[in-house]
Amino acid sequence: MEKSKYYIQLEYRYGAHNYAPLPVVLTRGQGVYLWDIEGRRYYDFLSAYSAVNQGHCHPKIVQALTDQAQRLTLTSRAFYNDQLGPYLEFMSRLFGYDKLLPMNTGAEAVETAVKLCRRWAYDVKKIPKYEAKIIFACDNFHGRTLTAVSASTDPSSYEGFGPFLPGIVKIPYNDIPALEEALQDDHVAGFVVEPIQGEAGVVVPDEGYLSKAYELCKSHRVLFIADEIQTGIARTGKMLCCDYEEIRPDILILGKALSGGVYPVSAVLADDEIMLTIKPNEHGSTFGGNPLACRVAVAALEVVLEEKLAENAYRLGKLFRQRMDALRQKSTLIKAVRGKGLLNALVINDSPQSRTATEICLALMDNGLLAKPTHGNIIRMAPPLIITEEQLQECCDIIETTVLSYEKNRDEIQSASPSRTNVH
Ligand code: IF1
Repeated sequence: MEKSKYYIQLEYRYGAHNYAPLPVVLTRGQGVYLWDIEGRRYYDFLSAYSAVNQGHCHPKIVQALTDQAQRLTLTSRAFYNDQLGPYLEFMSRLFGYDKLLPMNTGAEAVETAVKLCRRWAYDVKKIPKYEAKIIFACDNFHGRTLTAVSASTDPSSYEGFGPFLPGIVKIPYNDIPALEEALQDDHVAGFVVEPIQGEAGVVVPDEGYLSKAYELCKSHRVLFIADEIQTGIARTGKMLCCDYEEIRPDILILGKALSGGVYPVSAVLADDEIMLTIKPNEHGSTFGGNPLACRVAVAALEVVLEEKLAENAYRLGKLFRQRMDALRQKSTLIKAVRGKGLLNALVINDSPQSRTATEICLALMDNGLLAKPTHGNIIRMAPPLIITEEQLQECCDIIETTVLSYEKNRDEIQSASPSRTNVH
């Protein structure tokens, strides 16, 4: 504990205070497990916000990284390298797009998609110059850049960071009439949407929402832009979450698990009509498309395919929600269980201002499982997709025991001192 305190204080002393982590200091990861510096083992139920779908330190991905690291890591795009072309071809075939634009982080890829959409609006759709608008859904999360922050409706993301980017229209999520109305404006060029809203608390839209939204966009000649940074790469039980409704976004944004979490790799995919509107020197990145990233991304996707991670996430996701639904019957602490594949959330039966979800996460940590609350009363549950049925059952046991004993303790404290009642 003393040692953990040292590292926690070091971060606090010398790092910006833009995070408030759980008090656990990790030093090693393998597969579904993480170890702290005191040697305690945990199940990882965050997977670095779904970047580690393939599991920690996957041997095939680490091999690709170390092999390439000893050969060539970065040339910049001023020259060609022998990894980028093969990666682009692999991705283009796998996801069915003419072309890919490589970036590094998710936020940069969102930024790139917005730039592409605007350029397409002027060059192809012929919207009067600088009057293009892009629709976003309320409660979205697209990263921390000023574009993403300008599109956000969450004060903790945007407050104090204005002035904001113009040309953004915000409509409620999962609301087709609102989209239909917003599309009446013929200066609209694109609609950016997460197939499931992760940060909002794993909000799954109604069945048919995405395909209806896609059709509406088509009929108004508006680009349907899917942010699959969190939902993509098998997390929700299909390679892409959009696959559930058999739609192919005009612009597809990927990140996180594209590298299995070993290196920042993101990508924007589109067909020529859109992608070729940006010409040489009009957009780029020093690190985007570097040979190390390309080699790692190919290995990371091969793992997803070879180990059938989408199928595993689909099957085990059903099992997880069944177990959690059964727990919900037994415990008043759990208000709802929702999600798709292995992207799930438990909604805690308490206000977002309460500390209940945080306290449950701390108790889960003590019992060997790491998860993080979001929006106060929601606990995201997203293990690496390589998890086995046996391991998942064990995790469900941990969650069940923890929730039930937390509830029991709380009830005992409350009946012992009714004046301390601070729930409901
Ligand atoms: C943080 C949540 C997850 C994303 C979608 C773009 C990005 C993200 C759909 C930007 C990033 C992260 C970043 C992380 C917290 C986080 C998150 F808690 F906010 F909701 F994953 F669940 N589009 N999501 O989810 O990608 O630039 O970070 O690579 O601490 O900000 P990035």
